[in-house]
Amino acid sequence: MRRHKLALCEEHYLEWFPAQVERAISKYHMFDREQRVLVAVSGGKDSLSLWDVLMQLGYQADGIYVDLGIDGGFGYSKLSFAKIEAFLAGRPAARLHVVDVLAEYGETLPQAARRKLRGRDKPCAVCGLIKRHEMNRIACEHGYDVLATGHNLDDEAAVLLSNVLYWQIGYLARQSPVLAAQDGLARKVKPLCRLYEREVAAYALLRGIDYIYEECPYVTGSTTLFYKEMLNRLEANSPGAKLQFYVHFLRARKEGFLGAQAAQVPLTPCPNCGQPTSVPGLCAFCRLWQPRDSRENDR
Ligand code: Q46
Ligand code: ZN
Repeated sequence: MRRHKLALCEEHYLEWFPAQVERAISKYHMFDREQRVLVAVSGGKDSLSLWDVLMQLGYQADGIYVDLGIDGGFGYSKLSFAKIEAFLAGRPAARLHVVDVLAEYGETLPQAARRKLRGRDKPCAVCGLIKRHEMNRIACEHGYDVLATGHNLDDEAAVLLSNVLYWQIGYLARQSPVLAAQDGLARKVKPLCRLYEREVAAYALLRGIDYIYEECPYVTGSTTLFYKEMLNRLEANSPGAKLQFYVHFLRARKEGFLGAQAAQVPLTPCPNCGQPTSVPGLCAFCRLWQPRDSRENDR
């Protein structure tokens, strides 16, 4: 690990990594051992490693998987779920919630996105909307104290770069390792936010976690990937650059450089699902599934 000028053997790496996660949890006051954590799992290395490490550290951590019905010619969603099932096979105490989007709402993500976007765009915005809504729904319905995601430092630095390039002040205000709970919105945390992607991959490898290597078929050409490549080049030249970029942003944010922009947007409950929304009337998730007739009337 060039940024720490540190090289560890397997035994010590498997001590170092959980200690780093524990440090982030306590530094940002994410949760404690009395609280119930819901981990968003995708079958990838980050989310499975996070779930594994939280259980190792003695936290009450359950999982949630949202089956979006993505195929991509190789059964991406099915393969992802198979990895999660393999993970669970060795951990009988772990509990998983599964939301099958097709069974619940009558369409897979690609079908809903095609209808909504008329093939003009990739389904990622609709995907984010569905995942956010369903994870929050399960967290609230089952009384979890916090929803944890496996975003690592590379993810956070890439999002930060994108937000800074376009000075997206509203997004910058919400980019934090912890988002406090609001009425109807679960508390959200990112315990891996200070760990590099390759550090998480090393942990998964050493712990024997079999995860999905294939990327989602819709990820190709994403700007986030491009920003990650740029940051990797920067990191290769000056080790630690990614971490400094992110950590110094958090410090500046805490010191108030975003000013009043950091204030929360007023939210009202959606009349259909009850989840908070910033627009009057139905939330974006409920509008997505509205019957065709009422969609026509809306125009
Ligand atoms: S948003 Fe887009 Fe990802 Fe959803 S459709 Fe695939 S690439 S999985 S994080
Ligand atoms: Zn709604």
